[in-house]
Amino acid sequence: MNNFDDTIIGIATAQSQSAISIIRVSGIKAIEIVNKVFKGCNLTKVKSHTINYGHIIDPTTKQIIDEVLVSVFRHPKSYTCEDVVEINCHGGLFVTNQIYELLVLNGTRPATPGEFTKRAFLNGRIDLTKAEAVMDVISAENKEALKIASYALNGKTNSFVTTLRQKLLDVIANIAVNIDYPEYDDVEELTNTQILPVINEVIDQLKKVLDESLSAKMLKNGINTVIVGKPNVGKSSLLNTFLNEQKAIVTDIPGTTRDIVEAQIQLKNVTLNLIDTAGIRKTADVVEKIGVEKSLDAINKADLIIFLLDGSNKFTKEDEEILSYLKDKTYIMVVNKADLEQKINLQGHDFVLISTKENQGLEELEKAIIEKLHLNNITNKDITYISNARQIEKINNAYLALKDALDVINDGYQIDIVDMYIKKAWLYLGEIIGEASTDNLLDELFSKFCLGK
Ligand SMILES: Nc1nc2c(ncn2[C@@H]2O[C@H](COP(=O)(O)OP(=O)(O)OP(=O)(O)O)[C@@H](O)[C@H]2O)c(=O)[nH]1
Ligand SMILES: [Mg+2]
Repeated sequence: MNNFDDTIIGIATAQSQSAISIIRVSGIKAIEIVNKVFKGCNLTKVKSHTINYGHIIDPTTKQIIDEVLVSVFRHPKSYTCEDVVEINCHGGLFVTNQIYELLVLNGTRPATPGEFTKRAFLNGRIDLTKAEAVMDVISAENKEALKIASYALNGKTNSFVTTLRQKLLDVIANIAVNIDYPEYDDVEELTNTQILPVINEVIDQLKKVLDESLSAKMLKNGINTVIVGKPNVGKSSLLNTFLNEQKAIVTDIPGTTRDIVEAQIQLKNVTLNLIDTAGIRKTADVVEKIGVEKSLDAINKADLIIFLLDGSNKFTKEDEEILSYLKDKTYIMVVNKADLEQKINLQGHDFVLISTKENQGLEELEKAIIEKLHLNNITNKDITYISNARQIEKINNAYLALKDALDVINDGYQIDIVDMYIKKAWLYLGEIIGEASTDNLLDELFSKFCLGK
C-alpha cells in the first residue's frame, strides 16, 4: 500500500441544493482532523464502519455549524484503503461549503477530480478497468451503458484480460527455455504445438471482443443515425415524433430543412444520436445546396442511415440516386405516410412501414435497427466485451501484435523475433488493467472523474 502523507477532502454529492450533502475525507489524519471539529463522541475511539451522530463545531468560535451523521471507515476496508470519514450534513450549498472550508483550515487538502478513486487504485484495491468502470457507472445514460459498466466493475474485464495474459506468459516462458537450452526442444515442434495454437486462440478471443465492443460502444454512446431522403417525405416529422416535440420545422413545402437538426433520442433499449438532414435533390438555391452537401457528408459519418421514402408517391429516379449513395453503408429503408393511399413499389427491398402522423410502426423500426446492427445478442445476453475506448485500443494493439507474430512465424523468422511480438501483446494487455501504466496515463485517466470521487 502507498502511504500518502496528506489527507484529502472532497464534496461527493452534486453542488446544488439538496436534502443531504456528503463530504468525504481520506488519509492518515482523516479521523483525527474530523474529530477536531466534531462534537458528539470521540471519533478516534469509535469502531470502523459506524455512523455517529453529533454536530460540526468551529473549534475557535465554538459555534455550531450543522447537525450531522459521520461515518467512519478504518483502513484498509474503505473506498480508498485509507481511513475514510464521510460527513452527512444538510444539503445547503452554504453549510456544506462552511464545513468543507473548516476541514481545509484544520489540515485537509482539496482533492483533485478522481483522486479518491486514484488512491483506491494506487493502494491496490481496484485495477484500472474497475476504476474506469466507476466513472462509466456515474456517466451511464441508459440501461445498457450501466450494464456494461457493472460488468467491468465486477472484475470480469480484469479476469478476461488476466487469463489471456497468462496464456501468453506460458508461451513466453516456453520460448525462454528454448532460447536458453536450444537442445531442450525442437523449435519447429515448439512452434506448432505450443505457440501457434495459443496465439490463434488468443487472436480469436480478442477479435470477438473487438467486434462486440463496436456494438457495445454504440449502445453506450448512442447510435449515430442519419435520416435521409427526398424533400417532403417526412424526415423532420420522424425526428419530431421520436422526440415527442416539435423541434424541427415541418411544412408541406419541399426543402424546408436546410441545416442539420440534431437530437438525442431514447428508444426502449437504445439511444439514437439522430440527425435530420436537408432533403436531397438537385437545387439551384445556394443555402439548400450547402444543406444537401451536409446531408451527404452526414451519410459518410453515420453508424446507421434511415432512408425515408414517401409511400404515397412512386419510387423515383431521385430515390434511386440516394440509394446509390448508400451502397456499402448500413441503412434501413423506411416508408412513411402509411396512412395515405400507397403508390410506392419496393419489390425486392426490405422496408419498414410507418406513419409519423398516426404514430404507427415506430416499434417495428426500433426492432429493425437492433437487428440491422446485430445488437440483439448484446441487449439480451450476458456481456463479454469491453466498452471503454482506451481499453479497446489496447485490445486492438495486442491483436495486431499477435497478427504480426503469426506473420513472422509464417515467414520463418527466428524464434526471438516471434517472442518480441508476443511480449508486445502481453504488455498491451497489461496496460488495460494498469500494469506497466505510466504516471501520465493515470493523471489523465483520473482527471476525468468528478470531484469527490
Ligand atoms: N399524411 C401524412 N403526412 C405526413 C406524414 N409525415 C409527414 N407528413 C407531412 O409531410 C410534409 C413534409 O414533412 P417534413 O417532415 O417537413 O418532411 P421533410 O422530409 O423533413 O422535408 P424537407 O425538410 O423539405 O426535406 C408535412 O406536410 C407533414 O405534415 C405522415 O405520416 N402522413
Ligand atoms: Mg425537414
